[in-house]
Amino acid sequence: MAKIIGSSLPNIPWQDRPEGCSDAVWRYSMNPIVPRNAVPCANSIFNSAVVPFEGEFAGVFRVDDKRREMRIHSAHSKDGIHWNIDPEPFNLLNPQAEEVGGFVYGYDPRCCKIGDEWVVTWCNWYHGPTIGVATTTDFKTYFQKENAFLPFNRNGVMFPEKINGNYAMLSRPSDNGHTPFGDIYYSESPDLCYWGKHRYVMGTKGGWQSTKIGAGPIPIKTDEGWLLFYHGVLTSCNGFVYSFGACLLDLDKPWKVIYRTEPYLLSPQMPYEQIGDVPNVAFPCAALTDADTGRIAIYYGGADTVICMAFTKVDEVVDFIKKNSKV
Ligand code: BMA
Repeated sequence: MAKIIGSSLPNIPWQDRPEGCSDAVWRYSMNPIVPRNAVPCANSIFNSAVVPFEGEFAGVFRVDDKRREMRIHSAHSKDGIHWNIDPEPFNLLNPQAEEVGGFVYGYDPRCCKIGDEWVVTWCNWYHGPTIGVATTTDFKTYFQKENAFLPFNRNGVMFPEKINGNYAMLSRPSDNGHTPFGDIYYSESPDLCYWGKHRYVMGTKGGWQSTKIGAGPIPIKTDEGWLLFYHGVLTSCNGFVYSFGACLLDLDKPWKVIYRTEPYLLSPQMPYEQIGDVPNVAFPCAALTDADTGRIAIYYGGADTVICMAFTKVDEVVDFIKKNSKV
């Protein structure tokens, strides 16, 4: 019976597994929770990150605006389901802005509490996509740091605590376009500025994860290892299909994969995952957890258009990963 090592969150948004469903991960019946037009400027709102904040919830949301520019907006919620999204993009302060060419685009944010602050990472333009990093304590002002890596890179996902005394991040080196490859790597930093000690974590496998993979929500600490949900991409005759599965990584050496799902946990099968600006995408970027009960609420983008939720329990999902593993 796997257990979450972490804080309790009695007000975690939650819905029990529907009757007759035997899947390890099940969808929220009221999906999508955020429609594409929740703020006036938005073309679409998806692939977004949420965290517990001051007894309620806060988030950094991907908003593609009606110019089709990719921006990140702050958001707040009382219950984790109904969200007030700031109509303006987030206030990103960057002392190096002139030197690094200013803000061009930002997308697919992740948000990780470490100590008393939150570290936001996102896919940031610097002569191509790479990993932007900023810290915030109030979800109003964000202090940008140096980009973590050289281009090209995406899906930068922090660990929620230091590992071997260093900050740690997963990432997925890529190319400048719709990358037809991609493995997950691990890196460490003493100061959130200089990154090194790069390690290979895992690469593509068959079927749903055969083209590329990328880390999803912040890894969840359990007594059986880091529980990482990750997306996997299959190339069909009609284009990419984004599903997600999960793996368990060694607690002390997270580049070591202990178990990994051979089947997916969730693939785009509902209309809000199959129909939108990019069809057939289920792209997880965040998870809330309640250590007391093992409940996990996953936030994922549907069809690059809307935000959706799915649920699981740590003991059940870890059991599924172990029983259906191929490392
Ligand atoms: C990836 C990213 C994601 C997106 C996905 C499917 O490369 O751009 O934001 O959800 O493609 O279009």
